[in-house]
Amino acid sequence: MRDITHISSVDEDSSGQKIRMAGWIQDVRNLGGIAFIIMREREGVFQVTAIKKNDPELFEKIVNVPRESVTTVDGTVQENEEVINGFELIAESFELISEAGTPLPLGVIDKVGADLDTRLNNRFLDLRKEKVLALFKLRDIMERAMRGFFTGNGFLEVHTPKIVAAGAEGGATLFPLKYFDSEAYLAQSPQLYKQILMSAGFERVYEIAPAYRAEASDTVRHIAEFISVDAEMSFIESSEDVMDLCERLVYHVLKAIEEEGSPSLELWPVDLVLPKLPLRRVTHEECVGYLSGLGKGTDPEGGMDTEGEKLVGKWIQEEHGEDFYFITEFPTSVVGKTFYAMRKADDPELTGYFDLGCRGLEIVSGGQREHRYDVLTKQMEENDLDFEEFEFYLKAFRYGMPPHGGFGLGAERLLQTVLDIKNIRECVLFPRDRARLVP
Ligand code: AMO
Repeated sequence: MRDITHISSVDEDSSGQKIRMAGWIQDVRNLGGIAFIIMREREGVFQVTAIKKNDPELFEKIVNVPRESVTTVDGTVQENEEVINGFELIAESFELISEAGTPLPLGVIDKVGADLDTRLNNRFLDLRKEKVLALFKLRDIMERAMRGFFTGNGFLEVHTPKIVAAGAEGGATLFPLKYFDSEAYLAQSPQLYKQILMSAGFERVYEIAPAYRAEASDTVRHIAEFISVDAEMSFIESSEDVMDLCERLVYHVLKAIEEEGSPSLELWPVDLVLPKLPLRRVTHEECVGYLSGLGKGTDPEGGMDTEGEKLVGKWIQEEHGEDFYFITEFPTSVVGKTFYAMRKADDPELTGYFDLGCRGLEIVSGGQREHRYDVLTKQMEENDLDFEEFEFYLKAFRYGMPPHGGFGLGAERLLQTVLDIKNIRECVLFPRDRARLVP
């Protein structure tokens, strides 16, 4: 490794010391006799100062390096309160390691924002922006907090196959794939496998992994590849146990972002209000009743459409000043394709299924599963599912399956809502959608 000093290692004791720093030349301000060069590295930006009379040749060279080129600079640290980080590096020599072409296809510090498509087409440059990097640092905090939460609650991290023979969330959004001599699919969810693991006695599992959906429509909340945060646990009494776990997870993540998010959060100034637990529970029936009163937001199956979900989020915010809430007791007719959902013993028209919403965006869905073989197969029959295709799953229910439940949380959706981002694609390094397969 080259001996390189990062910003955080420079302090009062560094003053007068000779060090080498490395990074991308972000901007050059040439005042004639002195030039201020703003360089960027993974911890942020720092200033290199070149003084013409010290070394006219070096001065000429460094001020003419194209922006975004990679260089190392050797120099002496000088304290300067006026400068970002409180120090500048007085350049003594530098090496141009990789010269950037001109013009840049996307400006890294331009004040005028490029449209999202141009940004995503040139993502390697877009990701050089401080604010964009900050988002991925916050995402890292979020995912680490999730792992910490699950481990702390006795969950085992697992990895289930992403090349599968059967879908769990309905055929319409399956991506088919040629698999040697047969047809396979990309997994829409680890659903069937996390349930099989309950029969194996793992009792509490979680997975943070990609899930794939061939979504028909192009929206700001759907992508074809997202990170699904899945949990499943056994010996629950009802969906309430699952909601309890889910809200504690979300709270834990928000707290971690609040506590560890600085300085990235300074670039994402959001109103992070920790919700009070337990979160508000509103039944699906109450939501549909409210929307019917407005005369909009419902769909012909008795569910809510996207506008309805947004209106419910607004309603809860206006009535109670709360961002997060559960929509509970989804009707059997609405969960429909979710053949594995347990129906209420006293009212088979209802399930214990829930969604966790935040300001009108669905972040999580989950609930108690049907673990009784005869009831499960009956529900599969109603959904016209091919038993043979699901035999690998059904088998696990014939030899001892505890009551269980769990949820799936969209990682990008949670980040999107916490940072108040309009388009979910911003939360993914290299997003996939109907129109985008590269970069
Ligand atoms: P569901 O299909 O509701 O449930 O998905 C769970 C969560 O995943 C996120 N999500 C998406 N995020 C971005 N783009 C998409 N195309 C997309 N599709 C889904 C959402 C959603 O709430 N097996 C069940 C979960 C369970 O019951 O355990 C399932 O997959 O945030």
